[in-house]
Amino acid sequence: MMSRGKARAHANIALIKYWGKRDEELFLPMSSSLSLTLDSFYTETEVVFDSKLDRDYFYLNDKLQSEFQTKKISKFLDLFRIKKDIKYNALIKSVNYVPTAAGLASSASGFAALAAAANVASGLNLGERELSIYARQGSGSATRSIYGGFVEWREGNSSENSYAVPIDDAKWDIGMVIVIVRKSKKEISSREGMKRTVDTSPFYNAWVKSSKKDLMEIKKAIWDKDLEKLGAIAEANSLRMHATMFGARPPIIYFKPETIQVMEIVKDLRSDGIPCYFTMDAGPNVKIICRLSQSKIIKDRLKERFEDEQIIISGPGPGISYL
Ligand code: 2P0
Repeated sequence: MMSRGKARAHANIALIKYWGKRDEELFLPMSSSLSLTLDSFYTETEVVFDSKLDRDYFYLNDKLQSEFQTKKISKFLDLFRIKKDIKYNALIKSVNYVPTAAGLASSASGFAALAAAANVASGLNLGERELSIYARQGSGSATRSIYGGFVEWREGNSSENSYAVPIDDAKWDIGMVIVIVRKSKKEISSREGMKRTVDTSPFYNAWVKSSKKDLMEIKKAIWDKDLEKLGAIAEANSLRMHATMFGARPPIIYFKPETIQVMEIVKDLRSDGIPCYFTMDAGPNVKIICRLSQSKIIKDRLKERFEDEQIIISGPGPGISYL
């Protein structure tokens, strides 16, 4: 007995950040978030449930993964196995498509592609909203990678109503320039970082409150196609998220000297009349929101300080596709 499914999912970058869980088992967030799905980064994953397998086997970029890595995948596939009463083990083959050696391993595209592949292999055949609920239980940010363009993850208050909703297809002049300042693995995982922030930062509640306001305002900016407003909100939201981390004990600082240098270059570009805005996640790399038509000018400016392969341009990307 054998059944298979294969899918592709693209990475996303949050403009209104997800940082903190109200339920760690179910991956329910403390606040809603909003992202842009990217064209240049994606994951393709195949899942085969096979009665002949003695355990789950997980290959990432053609390399068999450790028991520890496989366990996270197995636990996630159990959601599908339990639902459809599937008793078989699985062969999982996943490939991350990332330009150059960017080191942007993405749990968002990873779990979204895995959820979509398992959706077909299990015969569960969920629609996209249901699928975003499943993807969420692998990694929070994966909730948003089910859809393309601008996507909101509505926090909800139970597993059934915490899901993603497409906001705008982003088929206008918008893009991102991603600056890879360090390739090394981050020192503190997002999961650990957000827990420590929620538990110890006195700024945390203020962040949640201001993020709710940011979300309402950025949706309006998106619908108005107002890049200046959208960018200003996203930049401030990212800095406020990092401010909560500075307030944690022990503090969490993801910035490196080059992170600040990129922030300075972005501000200089703005004084030169080029609207562009930075946002940073749980790491030192910087993502710059801009008009796609001006991304080359921005890249050229960054090349005065960084190598060509450290700077990646991406347009908006699509939602999941079945292969
Ligand atoms: C985001 N990040 O909204 C935020 C901003 C990082 C900073 O989602 O624990 O890998 O698997 O739910 O999704 C990264 O956290 O964390 C993240 P889990 P995830 O994109």
